[in-house]
Amino acid sequence: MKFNKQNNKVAVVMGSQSDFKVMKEAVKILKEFKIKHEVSIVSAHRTPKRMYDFATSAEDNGFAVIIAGAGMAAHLPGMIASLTSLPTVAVPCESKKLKGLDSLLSCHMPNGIPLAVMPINGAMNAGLYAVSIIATFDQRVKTALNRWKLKQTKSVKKKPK
Ligand code: RP5
Repeated sequence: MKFNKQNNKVAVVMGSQSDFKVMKEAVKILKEFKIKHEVSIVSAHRTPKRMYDFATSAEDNGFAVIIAGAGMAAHLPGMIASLTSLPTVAVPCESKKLKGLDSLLSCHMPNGIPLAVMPINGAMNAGLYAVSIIATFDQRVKTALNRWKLKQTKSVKKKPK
């Protein structure tokens, strides 16, 4: 474990190519805030060794936050959270048969394994959550996030059209 350098990258991982249509919203946010990030497919069930290697080396690889999206039996976010002490953010991806309820409930972790769980398909919020973690030690990102939130607030009209 390296303690001499502040990790500043965000990892965006997902269980399948089919999750990318959801997870690209997190990537979009990270790009907007000019945050270094890496995107990859890591499946808890189909590529368990890849998942283990990714999670156990994430800190040494310079990541500060991990965003993990998966659908159905969505064990990827929780398993990653169990393998690293980096803050891990879950995106339960919508499934065809159960509309993502299965994915959401699969992220319901037992005591001792903290996992920040976003709404079903909440990849945009996952991106913003990662940005807010980076903002705790990066003033540029903090300023940009505060500006982004102010812009959002100002965009809400008082009356509907
Ligand atoms: C999960 O199974 C993935 O995260 C995905 O949401 C779901 C379906 O995967 P594919 O069959 O589309 O690859 O592991």
